[in-house]
Amino acid sequence: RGRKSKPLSDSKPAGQAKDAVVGVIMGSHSDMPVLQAGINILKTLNIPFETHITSAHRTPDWMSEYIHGAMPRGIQVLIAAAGGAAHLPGMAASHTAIPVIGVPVKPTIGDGTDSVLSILNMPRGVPVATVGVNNSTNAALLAARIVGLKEGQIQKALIEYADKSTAEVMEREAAMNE
Ligand code: RP5
Repeated sequence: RGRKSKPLSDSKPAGQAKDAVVGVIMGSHSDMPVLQAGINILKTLNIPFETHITSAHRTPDWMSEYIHGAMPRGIQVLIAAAGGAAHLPGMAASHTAIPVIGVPVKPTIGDGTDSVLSILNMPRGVPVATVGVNNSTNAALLAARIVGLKEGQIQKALIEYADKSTAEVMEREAAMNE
């Protein structure tokens, strides 16, 4: 049930690096716009990543197959986005020993509290690191910090990114008081 099939023309992969160390997974293609900011960060920091739609509800067998295969293939961290009954990050964490960062996606109904609680309120023993609603930027930066522990170049890029954002704020501060 729900085996991976040929991609639709409107679901062109955002990144499928052969040497991917970060797996970006989502419950639906409709989550992709929320993930774009985080994907841009991964690209900026030169972190090889791959993207997949692995729905916990619509494609449970494919989700399980992908997550079980991720660590043996060299994926070090999973970023998992889902909205509403957001089970994907928790299911991912139950199928692997690598860190899972959950991105709660704001659903069409409500403010996203259901997504946050679905991802945050995990039973003891199955941890998921949870970022704010739609905050794929922080998910990518947290993934970079984890991967950067072993990869000096990534840690360096991350420090440069932080320095740049500090400089931007200080520039705005200076301009405000000119
Ligand atoms: C979740 O249901 C997805 O992660 C998405 O955020 C939400 C709605 O999915 P669609 O109905 O737009 O496919 O599984």
